[in-house]
Formats: sequence, structure tokens, C-alpha cells
Amino acid sequence: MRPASEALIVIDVQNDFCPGGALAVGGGDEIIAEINALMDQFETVVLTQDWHPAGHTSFAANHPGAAPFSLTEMPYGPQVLWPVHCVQGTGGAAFHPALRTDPAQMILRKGFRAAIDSYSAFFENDRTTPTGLEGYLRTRGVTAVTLVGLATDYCVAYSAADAARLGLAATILESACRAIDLNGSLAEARSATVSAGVVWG
Ligand code: VGL
Ligand code: ZN
Repeated sequence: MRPASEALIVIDVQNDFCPGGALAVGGGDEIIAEINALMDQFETVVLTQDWHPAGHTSFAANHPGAAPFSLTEMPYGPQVLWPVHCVQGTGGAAFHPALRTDPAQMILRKGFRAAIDSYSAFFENDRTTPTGLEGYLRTRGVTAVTLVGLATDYCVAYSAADAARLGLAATILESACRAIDLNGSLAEARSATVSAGVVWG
């Protein structure tokens, strides 16, 4: 068992990010057994769920003529336009059925505001709107987080970098993550997180 000051944060292990899903990450389901086993080592387990309204601005389908995986400019900066995914209440937004959810004390939903995407579990993509997770972890005495899940180069990396910037010790356990790797995004995520002080384990 890890010390009570350490939390496991399981990012977006949802059907749409697994094989057969709307934004499938290669091998996304291969990490589930390792994550399930890890849960027994942590007193604090947080699951996150990407949770978008159908009209979400990160969906290419809501930008006439835009192709999925193209880039657009939002008021808060550049934004990848994704296939429609993780729509609130749909099967695609549900956790993968093999993921254990009983050990989690906290399920955090993010990306629910139509006008702002939220890769990070701590701040939305405007980098200033908090999700509340920082307060939850701090009031529970958590000082270190291990991050696993999907996708390594987007939601896992953004969450880890924010955790480190907030002064939490942050480790990405790469064997329990899988990446989208869009136009070099994995290499970019690696250098950005390392600069922020994240450890890759
Ligand atoms: C994610 C793209 C869009 C993720 C979520 O969970 O990494 N990526 N929405
Ligand atoms: Zn999303």
C-alpha cells in the first residue's frame, strides 16, 4: 500500500477511447488490467470522465467544412477538432466495462462546457477555469499523484503538467497509458511535461 498522501488518477478510460470507439486510441483497452491492479495500492483513487454536450466546440462536426483532427483557433488558443466523442449519457462516454470503478472515491467529469474543451483534470483549456480537483486532493492531504489512462499525449499529459505546476509530485506511469500521437503530439507532450517537472515512470 502506498502512503495516504499518494493518489491514483485514472484518466478517461471510456468506451470512445478504446478500440471500436469514436476516438479510439490504439491498444486503449490493453492498460485496464494494470490499472485495476494498481487501484489496490492507493487509498485515494480518482477517475475522470470526458463528458461533452452534443454541441461541443471541440467536435469537427460542429464546424461546417472542418475535418476531424484539423486545427482551429478558439478564443483561448489553438484547438484540435475531434470526432464526436464522449457525449454525455451515451455508451461511448461510459467507462470501459472492464475498468473497476468501485475503488474510486471521486469521479470527475470535465469538458462539459460547450465553449471550452478540457484536456486537464485540473484546468479547462483556457488554462484558468478550475475543475475543483486541486481542492479535493489538497483537502484530502494528497501531495503526490500517479497518472494513468487515455490518452498519454492529451488528457494524461495536460493533467500531469498541471499537477506538477500546482506543486504536486506527478508521475506518468507510461505502461498504463496509450497515446493518440497526432503530428508528433507524444514527443511534444513528453518535453512539455518534463519541463513542468513531471516524472515518467
Ligand atoms: C482526450 C481528445 C479529446 C483525452 C479527450 O482523453 O486524451 N483527447 N478529448
Ligand atoms: Zn474530449
